Amino acid sequence: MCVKAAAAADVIKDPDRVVTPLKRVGAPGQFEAVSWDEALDEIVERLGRVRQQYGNHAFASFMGNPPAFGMGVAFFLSGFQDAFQIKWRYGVNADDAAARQVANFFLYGSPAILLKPDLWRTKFVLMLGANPFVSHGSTFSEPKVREALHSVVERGGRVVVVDPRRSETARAFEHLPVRAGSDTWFLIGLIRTLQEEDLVAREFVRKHVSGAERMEALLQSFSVEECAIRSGVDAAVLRQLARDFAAAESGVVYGRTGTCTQRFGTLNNLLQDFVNALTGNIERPGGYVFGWAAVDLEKFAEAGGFATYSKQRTRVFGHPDVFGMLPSTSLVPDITTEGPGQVRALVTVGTNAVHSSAGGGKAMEDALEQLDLHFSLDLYVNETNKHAHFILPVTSFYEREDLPIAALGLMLRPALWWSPAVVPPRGEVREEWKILQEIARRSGLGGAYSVRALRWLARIGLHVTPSMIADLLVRTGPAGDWFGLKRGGYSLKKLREHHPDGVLLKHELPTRPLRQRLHTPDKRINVCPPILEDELNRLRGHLDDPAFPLRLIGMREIRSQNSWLHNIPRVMPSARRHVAHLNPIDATAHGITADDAITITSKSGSIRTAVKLTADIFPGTVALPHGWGHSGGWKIANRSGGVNSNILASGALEDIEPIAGMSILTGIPIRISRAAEMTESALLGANMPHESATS
Ligand SMILES: Nc1nc2c(c(=O)[nH]1)N[C@H]1C(S)=C(S)[C@@H](COP(=O)(O)OP(=O)(O)OC[C@H]3O[C@@H](n4cnc5c(=O)[nH]c(N)nc54)[C@H](O)[C@@H]3O)O[C@H]1N2
Ligand SMILES: Nc1nc2c(c(=O)[nH]1)N[C@H]1C(S)=C(S)[C@@H](COP(=O)(O)OP(=O)(O)OC[C@H]3O[C@@H](n4cnc5c(=O)[nH]c(N)nc54)[C@H](O)[C@@H]3O)O[C@H]1N2
Ligand SMILES: [Mo]
Repeated sequence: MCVKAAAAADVIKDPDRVVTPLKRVGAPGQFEAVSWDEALDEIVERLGRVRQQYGNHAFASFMGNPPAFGMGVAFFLSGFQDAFQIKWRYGVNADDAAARQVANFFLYGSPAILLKPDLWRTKFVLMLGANPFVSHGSTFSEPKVREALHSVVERGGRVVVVDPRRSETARAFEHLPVRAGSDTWFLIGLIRTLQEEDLVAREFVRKHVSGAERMEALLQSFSVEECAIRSGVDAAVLRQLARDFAAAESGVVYGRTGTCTQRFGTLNNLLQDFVNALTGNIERPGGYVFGWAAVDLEKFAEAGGFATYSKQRTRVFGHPDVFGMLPSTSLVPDITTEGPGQVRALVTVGTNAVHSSAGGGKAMEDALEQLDLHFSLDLYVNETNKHAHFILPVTSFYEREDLPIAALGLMLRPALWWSPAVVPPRGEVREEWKILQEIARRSGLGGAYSVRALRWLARIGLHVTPSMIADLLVRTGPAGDWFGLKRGGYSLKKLREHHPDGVLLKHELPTRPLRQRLHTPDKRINVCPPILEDELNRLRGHLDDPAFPLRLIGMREIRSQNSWLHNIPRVMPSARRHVAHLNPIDATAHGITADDAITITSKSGSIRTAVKLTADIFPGTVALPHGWGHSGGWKIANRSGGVNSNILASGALEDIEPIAGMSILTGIPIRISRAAEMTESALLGANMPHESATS
């Protein structure tokens, strides 16, 4: 069992959890408990005033990561947004997967298509910017992810992990260090080798790929030697890797947050899949496959209207929405820049954007303070919603029933299960969908539904609930009972009564003829989207700033979940220290020893932290976990010290990836120095209270 799942049980009883509605009564973080009626009445009244005075577009929403995994928000937030005609729908997608989804839109015709690495059958995994031994996967889901990866080697295959840090996954397999933020060059080097040495699967490309010749022509001017220098990977190693990958019976290039959150995140994702496509590894066993799920998420996203790219652009920066979400980096300018559509009221649902986003930190805190109304649905007072006017407490995962809608579509071994609420809700917490529903109702909109007929029905007390929608999706899905038409099919009732532990539906992912999978007009994989040429030119034109010679990367920890779960003793050892990982070579060059604190400076800010010297990190790179440096309503988290690493991530327009609006969270140009004062008290004064100061 994952240590975080066990820790999550402790969230229920956490004394610092918010269990009654809170109303802000003073400085940020100063709240008093109020009744639901008082909170909701005042929210509705103030929201009404904002909308009346400035128009519907003055009310925006912001969704974080955890709620995306519960069906309540997945089914009801868009209804809420539609009922209130919310135009600005921000989220953390562009801090995570938006680059992947935009690449999918270009390559396969829809951002809702998400391919999975067929780990249980493949003979070669080339992994970049992912660390599944810690993260446990991400855009694919496999409870036994370690076993799945080990099985590749047991079959005589290879797992090569491209990472500036010798990560937990890299340690278990072949590690290929790369210069942070340079995967674009590395990938071009691979593709150039495939082309130069005629290693391309010609037959597959002829049948299933469009734009290959033009793409090849665009890449022609890049030499493998140049790619080697820029990526820090030896040219001979690069070439041999391309040969080996092409020669493998099957193989898959899989990249994740480490390649998405770079300066060329969308381009990286395109290039990764060019390698997959040029070697004939799309939708074949052991390759990069479309998969199968009991609930067809592609159809669900399309029907729900969030299989979108660039349907909306943000007001000030002009960045696109992806999968129905606008980039988090636009929130600050959209609040602080006057003019039509200026954001004046905001609902945040399960996010800690001040710590998660580039351009978060102080700039976002100041912007949030300018809002006429901000209410938040969350389990805690965090560093973001401590600036809200109201916090509305929600149920945790064990206090609500759920169909794990987001995970179903990602499974390498498709399963289906229904999880009931296992404990009654604590205090006065409520389910998110009911809160959204009630705000819409009290605002005279009927309910949080996109469809007008449902809002009308809600007015007379007839409500569609999340479990009704879930049941419908299951029953009409590929494993459904079709209301009795399909024998052996499933419904929620059947799952509840006969399969309380869930059912494993398939042992492996079925493949289908590729043409049936693609949503592109010509039913081919498009490897030459219109943005390719511009992005390659941008890559060529991008120069490193000599003032910032090193590069910062992040580091997920097994006992942490982004910026939270830091208040749970089970995963929060009191001896935890927040440290930057630094190669001894760089330390020596800067006169830094293991006992020193260092200052890390980027274009956007400066932080001070303790260090750990380790040869596991590629010289020139510094790794620092994100999501720390707490000052919310969680006492253990606040005491744990550390610093918000995203102060170093710039939210300036020129530092946001333009195609998907991605925050650049890795490969950030930095410089380091020994901190001027390294006494314990100086450290305490900076950002590291109590025991987490220098060793
Ligand atoms: N324990 C734990 N598990 C989690 C989470 C958590 O916070 N804690 N978060 C969950 C979430 S929200 C997500 S999205 C997933 C993410 O899942 P993953 O992407 O698999 O997880 P990360 O650990 O972020 O892996 C990123 C890897 O990229 C490397 N990297 C950084 N910069 C570069 C670069 O420039 N090039 C290359 N090639 N590699 C680079 C890092 O060293 C790291 O090993 O994890 C999920 N699982
Ligand atoms: N430097 C750097 N920055 C990163 C990343 C990185 O790798 N490096 N990773 C990025 C990624 S992949 C992600 S996904 C984002 C995450 O960004 P966010 O979603 O903004 O951050 P979280 O830390 O997940 O904050 C989640 C909040 O949700 C609350 N919460 C938990 N469960 C629930 C629930 O069921 N309902 C509601 N309403 N609230 C709940 C928690 O109490 C917490 O306050 O961070 C991004 N930021
Ligand atoms: Mo994420």
